[in-house]
Amino acid sequence: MKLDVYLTPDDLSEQLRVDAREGLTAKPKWLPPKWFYDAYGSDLFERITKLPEYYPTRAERAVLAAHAADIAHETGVKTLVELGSGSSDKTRLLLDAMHEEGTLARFVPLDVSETALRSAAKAIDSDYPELEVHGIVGDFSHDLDRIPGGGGRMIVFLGGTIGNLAPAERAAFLAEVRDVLGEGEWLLLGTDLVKDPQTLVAAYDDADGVTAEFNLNVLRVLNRSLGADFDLTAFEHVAVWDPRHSWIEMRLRALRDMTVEVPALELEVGFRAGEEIRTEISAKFDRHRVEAELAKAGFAAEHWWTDPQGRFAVTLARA
Ligand code: AVJ
Repeated sequence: MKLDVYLTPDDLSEQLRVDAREGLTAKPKWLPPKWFYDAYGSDLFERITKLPEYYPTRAERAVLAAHAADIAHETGVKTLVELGSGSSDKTRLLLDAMHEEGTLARFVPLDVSETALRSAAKAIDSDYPELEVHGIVGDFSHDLDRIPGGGGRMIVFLGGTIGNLAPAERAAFLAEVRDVLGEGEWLLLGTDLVKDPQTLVAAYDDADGVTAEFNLNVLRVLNRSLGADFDLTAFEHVAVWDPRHSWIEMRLRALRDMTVEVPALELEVGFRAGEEIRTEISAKFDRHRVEAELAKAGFAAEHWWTDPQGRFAVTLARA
């Protein structure tokens, strides 16, 4: 297994400093969702994917189970590039189908976490001995150009994570993905779909409070990495559906006036009671929007598949 590292722990801590300074001094305050995923946050997300209220993972897996063979057969790809560590069983559904098809030679997972990549790549290396595994430690918004070339590639971006990007960022990202790909190569894109607000909000505000803990965890990351003194009991989890933007918004609301010290940034951050930090958007799509955004980036949407209840979609698009 080959591993290229384009993102070191020092790079990550510098990015966190920059993001924290920008977001905590902005009006309104915000933080990028990438900082949720320290070891504890990643465990919490794994737990979220199994919650009864959080349907996206199950729904997407149902689509892939039903259509992985079609995808493998129609595309005949030689290289599967996954934006994300490839640790999920959804990846296995694709690898198995492409292995069955007999065309797949190489798997290229790209993720910010070297540890997640190493453990996933090792497992895949041993389960698919003849498959070349080439991990890339990088950020999908900066390091797409590090993806190895050669035709017959498919970039896979699952989970609905593209919904974390606001429209302008999504347009730029999809254009970059298109730039990396050659004529006739493929993008497989998972997108969560618009549905009744109660179902959407419940998926981001589960009864057991796992999502609340996941959301609060970003303050733990700031405390640990920047020496901040956020009092987690002084914030509450908020998940709201924003119909205008067609996205779920997660926020942390201050329960009282307070001042938080962030010594690593030599910053004092004031909060008024009720003030909120926006910690994530998760955009929800319909077929028209997905196909329009793909077309704008230079892709032709060839297939639109959803789970039986039509909750989540996987689109196969051709560059
Ligand atoms: C991993 C970004 C797809 O937006 O649904 C889950 C993250 N946030 N619960 C999502 C998440 C709250 C998830 N993605």
